[in-house]
Amino acid sequence: MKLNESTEHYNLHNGCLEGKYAVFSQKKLAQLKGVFADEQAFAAKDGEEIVYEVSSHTVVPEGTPGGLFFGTSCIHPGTVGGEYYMTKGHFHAKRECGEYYWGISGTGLLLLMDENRNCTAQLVKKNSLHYISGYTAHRLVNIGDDDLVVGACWPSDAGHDYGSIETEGFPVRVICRDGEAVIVDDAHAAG
Ligand code: PAN
Ligand code: ZN
Repeated sequence: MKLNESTEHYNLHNGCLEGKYAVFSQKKLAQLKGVFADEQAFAAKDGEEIVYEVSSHTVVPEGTPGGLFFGTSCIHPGTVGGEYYMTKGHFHAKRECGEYYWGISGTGLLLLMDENRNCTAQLVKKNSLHYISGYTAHRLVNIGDDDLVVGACWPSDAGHDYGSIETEGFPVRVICRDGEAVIVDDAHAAG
């Protein structure tokens, strides 16, 4: 049997993916309108700034039952009106699908929210492991001064449902107060 070298590569230390199945995407600030509480501060910033980048390893087409996707998210450091840069956050379209996240570098929070809007947070850092149950929305927040790099593995038929997060957000926000990350109730989510 002939041994073939894999065309696919994953760098455990920085999360970099390379290979014919690696797909890259970037999220600019302008694409995150409505995500941050302070609309004035948002408007004053450069919409072209890249807030986060996602590398995904997608061997099978999206929606394939039984397959897996693997990826790395890199959330850059920064704030909008004191609120830390974060991902949009989503439920999986197929609600029962779970996901693994693991910290590669940097410091962050993983916000988890169930369908009744009960929210918990986990500290994400190098080597931390996070099992995200089904029926749970998830969002990454970079609370450090460096890039937050996080690995992920999820079912290829999970899909992404951004709808309810876009309209209702999460019930909490993560803000920088005196240099420290603080989780506060989102005033808009009250009631
Ligand atoms: C991750 C996320 C990634 C970007 O790969 O898709 O961190 O976050 P948003 O999708 O919320 O913009 C994942 O959870 N996949 O299922
Ligand atoms: Zn997900």
